[in-house]
Amino acid sequence: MDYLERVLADLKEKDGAQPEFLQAAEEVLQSIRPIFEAHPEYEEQAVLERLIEPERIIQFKVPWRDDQGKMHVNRGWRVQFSSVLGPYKGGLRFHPSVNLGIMKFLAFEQIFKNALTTLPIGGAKGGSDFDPKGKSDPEILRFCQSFMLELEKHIGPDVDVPAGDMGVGAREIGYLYGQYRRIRGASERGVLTGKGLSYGGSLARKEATGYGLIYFALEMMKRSHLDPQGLRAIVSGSGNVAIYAAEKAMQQGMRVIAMSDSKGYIVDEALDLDLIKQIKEKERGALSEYPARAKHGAYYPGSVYDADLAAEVAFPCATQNEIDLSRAKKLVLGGCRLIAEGANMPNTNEAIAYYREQGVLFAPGKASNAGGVATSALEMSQNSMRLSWTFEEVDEKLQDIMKAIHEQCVQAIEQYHLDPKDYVSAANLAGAAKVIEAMVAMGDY
Ligand code: NDP
Ligand code: 2IT
Repeated sequence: MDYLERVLADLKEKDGAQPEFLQAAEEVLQSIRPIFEAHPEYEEQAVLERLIEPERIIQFKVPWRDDQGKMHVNRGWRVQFSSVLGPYKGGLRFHPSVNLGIMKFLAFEQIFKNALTTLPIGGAKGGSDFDPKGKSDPEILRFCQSFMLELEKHIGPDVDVPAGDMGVGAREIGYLYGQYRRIRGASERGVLTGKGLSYGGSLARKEATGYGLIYFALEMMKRSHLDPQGLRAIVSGSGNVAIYAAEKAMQQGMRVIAMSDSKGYIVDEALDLDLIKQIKEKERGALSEYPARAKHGAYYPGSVYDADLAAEVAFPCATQNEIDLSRAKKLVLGGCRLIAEGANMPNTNEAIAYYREQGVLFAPGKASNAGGVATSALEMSQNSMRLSWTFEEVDEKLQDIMKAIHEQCVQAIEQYHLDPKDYVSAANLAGAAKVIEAMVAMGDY
């Protein structure tokens, strides 16, 4: 057993009950082997062990009352994984599936993603097993206030800067910031990102993850001489990332033919994205309502990846492990040539290995969905400078950042003599090299 295998075996023993974290750690560690081969001294310095151990995990109780006055208790977490490159940075997820293993996988991915943005931010993630579905506004408000009553002790504009993720959008960020503001009695706008425009938010943050995903995919297409015009696209999810990925894909001439939510999916050759925004963003409803209201298209229960659809590109933008090997095979059978992740880890490692075997272009989320957190960092910059850039200015910076991330991947492919389509190893190597260099330079970090 070599150093890397030993560290992975140890991790399996310690964190065997956290399958998503093991999956993420395995994917990163397997692909950064060349760094350790070039630096045998890293074993002595326990660099891998330091990389996979969170600096701090905070778990707390979140008691809140529903509209009937009944008390509920949820669990809250903040995993402050790495502050090597800057203040901890990463979203908050409110979803009943949330547990410590999921928080750790997300925080771990965030370290390398944030490194790729080239902006000075460390990696973190937080959230709760609270289910926002079907809750009234006052219930959401009370939950957010209780959550922040504890989280406030651990964050700050130069310490840890949370943002949104699944189940946490502008409404929740507003309630969280309001509570932080009241407790601290100081403005400190840079403590959260994804804020509303009236109290320190950045234009284009809402669109940034989805738009950035498409900007990254366009760079991949350019490099592979694939014309986006007329390509049929599947976008899974219909939340923040999915909606703006679909919008930008359509603006760039792709034809989005299917979208989904947690209950089912719609297939429509004449997709009405405004109606999807109305149903999902404004009404917080279900996609099953779509065909009757659009008067075209069809709705099916289940996963969009179990359907036999013909599409050349897929943008998975819902949640982790949406696509396993059998679904990956279906995508390839349907003619899929490019898959770029908007969600975090929506493909299993087996699915990714299959794409590699089949020569399918594949972008891992830590590269292709980094536009969201990058624009969060731009929001932090604007807050520090006490000014606001225009939508066009932010969008232009976002495009430059996504191009730069793509370029870092291409450079890593050349530097490490990788398979020209191996964006997975490239992103892991480029991101990890930066974190490791800083970690070693700072001594016993
Ligand atoms: P949202 O909560 O806005 O949307 C999530 C979407 O996924 C909803 O349409 C939801 O359906 C659907 N969904 C949830 N669970 C499942 C499931 N088990 N199967 C199928 N669909 C499901 O979240 P975001 O758009 O913000 O996040 C989506 C993904 O993107 C996550 O992986 C997140 O970590 C990642 N991400 C988010 C960023 C951001 O800036 N927001 C940045 C980078 C990555 P329903 O409406 O029925 O609940
Ligand atoms: O997964 C992610 O990158 C996010 N949810 C965005 C994090 C952020 O701090 O904007």
